[in-house]
Amino acid sequence: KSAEIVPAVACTTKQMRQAILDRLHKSLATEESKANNKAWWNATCYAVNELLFEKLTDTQKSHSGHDTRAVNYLSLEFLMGRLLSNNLHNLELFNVAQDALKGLGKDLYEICEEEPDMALGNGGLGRLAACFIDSLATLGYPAIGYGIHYENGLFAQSFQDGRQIERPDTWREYGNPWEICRPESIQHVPLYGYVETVIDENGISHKVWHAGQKLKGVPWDVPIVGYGAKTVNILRLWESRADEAFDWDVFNAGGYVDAQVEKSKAETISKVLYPNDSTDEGKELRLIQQYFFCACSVKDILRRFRRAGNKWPILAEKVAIQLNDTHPTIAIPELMRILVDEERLDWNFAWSLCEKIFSYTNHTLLPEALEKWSVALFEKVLPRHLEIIYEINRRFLETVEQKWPGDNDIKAKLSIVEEGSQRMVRMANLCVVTSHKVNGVAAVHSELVKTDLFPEFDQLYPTKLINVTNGITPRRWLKACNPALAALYDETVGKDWVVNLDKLKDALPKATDTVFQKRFMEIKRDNKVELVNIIKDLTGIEVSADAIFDIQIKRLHEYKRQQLNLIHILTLYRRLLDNPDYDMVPRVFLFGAKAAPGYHMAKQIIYALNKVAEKVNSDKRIKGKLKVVFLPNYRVSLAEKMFPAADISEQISTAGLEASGTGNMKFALNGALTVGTMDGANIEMAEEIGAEHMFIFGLSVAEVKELKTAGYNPYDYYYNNPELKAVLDWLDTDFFTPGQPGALSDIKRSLLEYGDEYLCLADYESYCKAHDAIDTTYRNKALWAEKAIRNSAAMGKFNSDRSIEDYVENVWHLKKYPLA
Ligand code: 26V
Repeated sequence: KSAEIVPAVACTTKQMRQAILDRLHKSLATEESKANNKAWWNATCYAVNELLFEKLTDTQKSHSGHDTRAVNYLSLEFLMGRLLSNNLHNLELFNVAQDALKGLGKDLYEICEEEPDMALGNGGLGRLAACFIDSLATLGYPAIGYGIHYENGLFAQSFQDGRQIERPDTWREYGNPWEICRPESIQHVPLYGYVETVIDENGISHKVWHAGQKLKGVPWDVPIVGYGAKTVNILRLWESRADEAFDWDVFNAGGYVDAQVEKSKAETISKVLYPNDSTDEGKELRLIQQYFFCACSVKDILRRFRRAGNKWPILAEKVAIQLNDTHPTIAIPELMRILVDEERLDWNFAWSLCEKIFSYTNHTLLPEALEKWSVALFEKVLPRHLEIIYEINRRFLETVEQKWPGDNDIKAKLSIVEEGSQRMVRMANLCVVTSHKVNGVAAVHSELVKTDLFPEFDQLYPTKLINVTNGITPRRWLKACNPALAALYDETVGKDWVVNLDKLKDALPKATDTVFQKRFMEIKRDNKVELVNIIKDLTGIEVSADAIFDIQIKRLHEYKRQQLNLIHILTLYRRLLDNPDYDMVPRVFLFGAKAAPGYHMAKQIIYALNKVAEKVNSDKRIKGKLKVVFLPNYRVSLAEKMFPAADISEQISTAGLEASGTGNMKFALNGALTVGTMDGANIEMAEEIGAEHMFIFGLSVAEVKELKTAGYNPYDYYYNNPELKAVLDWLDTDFFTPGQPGALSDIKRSLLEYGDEYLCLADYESYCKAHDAIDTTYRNKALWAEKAIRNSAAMGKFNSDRSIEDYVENVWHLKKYPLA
């Protein structure tokens, strides 16, 4: 209870209550009798800010006083979700706020529901950035997250006749209490124009970029409080505006400028978050978006460096820049441009600084995901950067020549510029050439980065390519989202697990203790009941908490194989229709996923799942043994309610394609058992948990390669497995889409005629067997409970604090500066 907690920030229930009331009256100009929950939420956020801001100022003072080295985490995505509950937990004031609001007749959980998600990310990559800045602050490291202040987050999803509908996500339409606008730190960003060679007074030539247009970058700061509030860092998000100071005549010599049109064009740059998993058409805008936020961030980093009175030779001692995927790569030539053109540093010296400053994280091996920008586009938008890239490449190819004299094939392969009818700049190559460290995000992925993606780079730079396995913050993903389980752990292993997740191992001896098992599974059951109510509210569908809750939540992509889950569901449905007495533990299959708006097959899979759900859920013949629910608008705040209620976690990507996965970790931590392939972080999870406590199935990475080399033919599986053939043929009928035969045939076609790129049919039989094993195991309550506990208690390694310590040790080399 609140009495025994010593909060990180001194605040009694009475003080909190008064602070909330004060904000209601003095900031929101309303009163208790008129205030709705939104107003109470705002007032509570403001009250929390009063405590946060003080710590923020203290942290900033301490960091500048110590002239600290900091990491600058550049990411186009920060999938923050909601902040109130998380901030209260990290301040250790959750119970205080809960009691204070109770005294005011309000329920904190209900108030938290008022907060729109900060959905400034697509999926794993963006959520990882959010977990990392939580860990950096918790561990007391000086760090700034840099990103874009999107007007609209990832779209709001709904379904119409089973099809995905996208609407703008207007998360800050009515303001956001967590952010502070900082006009004093505005930056100006040039674009377009031409490059001039100028000879200076000493007769030395240098380049001057005359921009054709300028944007203004306005920073919005979101305080990031670490657990225990010993550090409050910031997430700085840039918003684009028209730059009034800019002389439009340069661009529109003689022409008429409609200032409003220019203004709205400028504001478009930070308007929307692009889906990261579709090859997008709006290329020019996306490149400008990337450059805009990198230019603002690099200038901001240098401004802080200069303000501290530092000189260039120690730049790399004070500044580390982490590139979250290739999206911020343009920061490299931008820093070179400033150092060489504006600061007039020697190229070699500037380059040696860049090599020490930059490091890059690779998040995918999918070839279509590796960013390339056409040289022509570069020439138009960033003419000087293209010249700099050429010069970096010229020097790099000399190194390649030294290592492999005369080998033009290798040069063509490694070159930053890809030759061909459309010459392209390969952003990943630029990252690898520049960075002192390049990391993959799970052991197997990092190995594949070395052996398959960048083998020559690995030979050229033998210590550059490393692994840092991903992690998740236990604050949000256990303490805040699963309070009952968190309390059970507090009692069993002590409260330290929140910052030292390895402590959960101390609960392992209890895995076979019937009393502990009972408590663990009661918590799971309560969480399932809560989810049952949410499902009913969101969809009207009734499901039973006694069924196995089998959940797949992640972006919709063919490599993640939601379609494999679909054909297994059809298999069970068929078995039930063939034999109404078919003996199975009732199962609820739950899905949550957004499909990139332009990704046809992903949208077809959503449609198919919704159509199958309609049929299955209303079929009286199967006696409620099977339910399928696709929850709309999957997002962080919905995820927080699904992970704690899961029995089964679906992690079923084709081996070698899911770089890491992080949902897998969240499920296990909350006591779900994984059905999964030996892919990404699943492999390391199996090492920690014991593979015998998971349902591992399917081809391994090596077997996938063998099969593809030998020549994969999905028809072999189709004709050899009557059950598989029957369910695929079912998709061609109008059973699920009455009156519209063939409405689901695309899925069958992709799995047969189009070659089943992701080997669903090859893994089908083994997947079905894994599910049969799930059914058998679930019937043994004690065995299931034991495994659930083992899964949860073994997640210590997957704490994002550990990931951050790995980065600090191997890449960033930072020191901690927690407040006293
Ligand atoms: C991008 C693209 C672009 C072209 C079409 C196909 C495609 C598919 C996926 C992507 C996403 C690339 C970046 C990404 O989000 N990677 C995810 O990063 C997570 C954090 O490291 C990791 O856990 C996921 O396994 C990985 O997919």
